[in-house]
Amino acid sequence: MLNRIHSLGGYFHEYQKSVSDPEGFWADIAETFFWRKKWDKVLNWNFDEPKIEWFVNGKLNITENIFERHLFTHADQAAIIWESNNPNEDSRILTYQELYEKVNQFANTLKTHGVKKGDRIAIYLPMVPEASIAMLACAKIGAVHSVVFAGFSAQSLADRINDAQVKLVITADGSYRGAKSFGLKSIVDEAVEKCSCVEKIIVLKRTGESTNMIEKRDIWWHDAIQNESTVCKAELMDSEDMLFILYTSGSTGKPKGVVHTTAGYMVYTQYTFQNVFQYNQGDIYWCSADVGWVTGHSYIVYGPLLAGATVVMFEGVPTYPHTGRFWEIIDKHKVTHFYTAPTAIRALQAYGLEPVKPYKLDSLKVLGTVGEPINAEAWHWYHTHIGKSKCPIVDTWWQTETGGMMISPLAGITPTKPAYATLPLPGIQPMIVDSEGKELTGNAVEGNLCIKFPWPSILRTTYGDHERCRQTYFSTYKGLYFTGDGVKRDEDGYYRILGRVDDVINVSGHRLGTAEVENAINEHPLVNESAVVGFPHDIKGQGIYAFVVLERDASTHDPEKMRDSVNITVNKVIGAIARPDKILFCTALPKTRSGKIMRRILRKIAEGDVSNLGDITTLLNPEVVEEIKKAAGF
Ligand code: 7RM
Repeated sequence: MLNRIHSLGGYFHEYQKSVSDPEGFWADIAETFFWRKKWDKVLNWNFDEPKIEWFVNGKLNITENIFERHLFTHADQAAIIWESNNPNEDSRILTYQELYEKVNQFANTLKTHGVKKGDRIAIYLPMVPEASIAMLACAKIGAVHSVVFAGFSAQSLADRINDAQVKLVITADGSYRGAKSFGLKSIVDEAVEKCSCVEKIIVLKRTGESTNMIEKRDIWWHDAIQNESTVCKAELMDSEDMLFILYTSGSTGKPKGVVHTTAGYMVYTQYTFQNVFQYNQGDIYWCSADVGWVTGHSYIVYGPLLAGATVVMFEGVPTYPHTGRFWEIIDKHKVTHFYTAPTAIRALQAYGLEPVKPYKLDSLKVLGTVGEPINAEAWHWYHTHIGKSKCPIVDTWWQTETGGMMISPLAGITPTKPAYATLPLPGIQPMIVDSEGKELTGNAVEGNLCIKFPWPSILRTTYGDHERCRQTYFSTYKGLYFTGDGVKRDEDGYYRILGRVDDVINVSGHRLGTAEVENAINEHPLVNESAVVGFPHDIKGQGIYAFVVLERDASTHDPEKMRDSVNITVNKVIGAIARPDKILFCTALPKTRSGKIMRRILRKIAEGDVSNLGDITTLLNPEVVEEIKKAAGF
């Protein structure tokens, strides 16, 4: 296979080349793609504005690189094997030819409903093949998709729709998750009440629940595609034309719309998919993420389909109808490559080995993890009981902003070490700095993780607010992209990601800003103010700890009822993923004399480490620290 590294020596050789001649390195890889017009220049960049352009003036369409490029060789090969939430419902298999035709048909449908190149489309769907079809149909006609995880609330959805001025929303009547089903269209209806930009809503029938359709605005997917042709001409896109927007949480304010463009993202996701997973024709690859997150974009949809892989897509949850469901699916579809989050491993590990025993798991060749640091214990359990000690584990570190995997072993090639993401992929130049921005050279150092040179799928901007992009990622350390993560490098030059150093928490692999959760809690009419911090959680990695000050007249309310009511508010404002694990009511928050909340102290209390809270005498209100400690049980 083209562009494939086969040995550790090969990796070091390619890495060297990617650093000494990045443009030559990426040009060689890009040559193997299908271009309508080749680029004039490989790279233009500066990290000050920032401005980054890859494959300048190249013309292409990413979907032609998924379909036309491969149809000669594997039109009849399965592209997507879909597994329903309900184990008794038949799996669906879509070959590359079938997927191609469905994408074309839906692309034509979008055009019929007025979608043009550059228009933004929101996708709010469960994990069904139509999610991939909708994304690829957008890409085919040059529309920009903004996929919103279908667990987000109406308000979160409305914020994202308005920020990107979305013209059309694609959703389903409802969604199944385990034993429950819930309405999606009703959430979209509530959201678009606040969004005057939305003209049309296309609704996929999934659960069959009764759904209110508004004439002229709402159309059923199955009706809309009826008379559409399965032939569609791909829009000619510039390398730097926007491919998608994906909202992600940061340390301040509202989520940002991370923007990825066409050519660089295409080249990088395919290259990293092939090399990290060492995928071979005939292998069956399953990534258990949701398409609502970047992992779904890059490693359920674009990376594997560009590589011509067969992808398993699963609608349900790991514990329904039983806690062996993941392992059952692996045996059923003879999965060779399995990519999941540490939180899922820890959750399933907690059920013991009984649910694993009935399954052979002998098709597995490679295991992967992503989303958060994996603790050594979970790593060993995954390695021993799922991989039967014969499957390499690729612990892949990357971010929504990086578009693709950045630091990761190559399966079966890079010697692994539990809890280490190991070595940077070719093209990635990490740099560790101290808090002043001074580079920490040599091995065996610990500090903040930056990247000093662009790679093809680095974010280009944050939608509608370039200054915010500059501020967030390119201003902390001059001339560097700052990841927001702490990192340790060991004697062998291996990288271990330590977690966020900013006010972002990682709950079950989902990124949340503490400010975002606080804003949601503060929407409660009886809440005066709040402070949110993360704390270590056995299954979720981090849990959410909220310190809440109620309005004066609310202090007589029953605390249990108040907790429920605060939870409902958070559910409404963001969604269930942001619900605090612990809520502690207090009369005030510890503050500095200038009025800043002392999170350091709250973090220590949340972690249960109250022996040394540091100097609190300079606080405006040192007495509340005692009160909070007592309320927290110390
Ligand atoms: C892909 C994704 C990004 C943040 C990132 C890290 C953390 C991700 C790992 C990891 C340790 C890993 N995108 N993170 N992967 N930490 N080891 N292998 O998760 O934008 O949602 O989150 O996730 O803190 O900055 S994301």
